[in-house]
Amino acid sequence: MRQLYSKSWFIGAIATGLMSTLAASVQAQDIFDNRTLQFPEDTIVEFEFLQSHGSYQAALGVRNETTGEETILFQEVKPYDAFGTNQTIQTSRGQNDFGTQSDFVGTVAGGTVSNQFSEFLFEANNRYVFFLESASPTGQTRRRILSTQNLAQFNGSLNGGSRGNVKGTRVSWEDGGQVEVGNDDDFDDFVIEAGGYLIDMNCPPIQ
Ligand SMILES: [Ca+2]
Ligand SMILES: [Ca+2]
Ligand SMILES: [Ca+2]
Repeated sequence: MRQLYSKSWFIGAIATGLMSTLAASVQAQDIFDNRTLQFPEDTIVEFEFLQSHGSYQAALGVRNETTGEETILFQEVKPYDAFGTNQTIQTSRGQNDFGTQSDFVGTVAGGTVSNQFSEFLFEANNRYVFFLESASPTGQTRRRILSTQNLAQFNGSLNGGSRGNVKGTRVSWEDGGQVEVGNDDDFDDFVIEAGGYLIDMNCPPIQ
């Protein structure tokens, strides 16, 4: 038994159109939120990195609380796009800068994160949490935030398709801020999306 929450509208639309009755019968947990996650069957979720807005170098991953195993989904390979350049960084404390170039933006195009997509297999009946690790450019200060703390905001559902500019579930993180600045509640420090379309992989092959 296995299912997939895909980022792909194309695959999702075909699966939803042809197999909606079958898909409904194996509906799993289709919500990510601040609780520990658990699926009743093996479930692959596709993730997309959107943007980060934090001066620290961050990594986002999944921790299997049942086995202790940790897997990184997205890793910043430098702290932010303009790191090492002389560019002036615009910042506005406490403002959500998602979608802008302000506040230490990190993107795939700018070379901060190398992979735009990632996928992860949640094994049936194992418990999971997401974590965000961030380190200051010198490596001296390190932080670790869990999705079970109220420092990750969840918007949408894994099979919710596209609503406005959100596809699937958007997860927006507050990383706790620099030591000297602190938590600024801008929730733009690391932003990803998960799923979008449910594909039931238990369907019989199309005739
Ligand atoms: Ca920020
Ligand atoms: Ca960063
Ligand atoms: Ca912040």
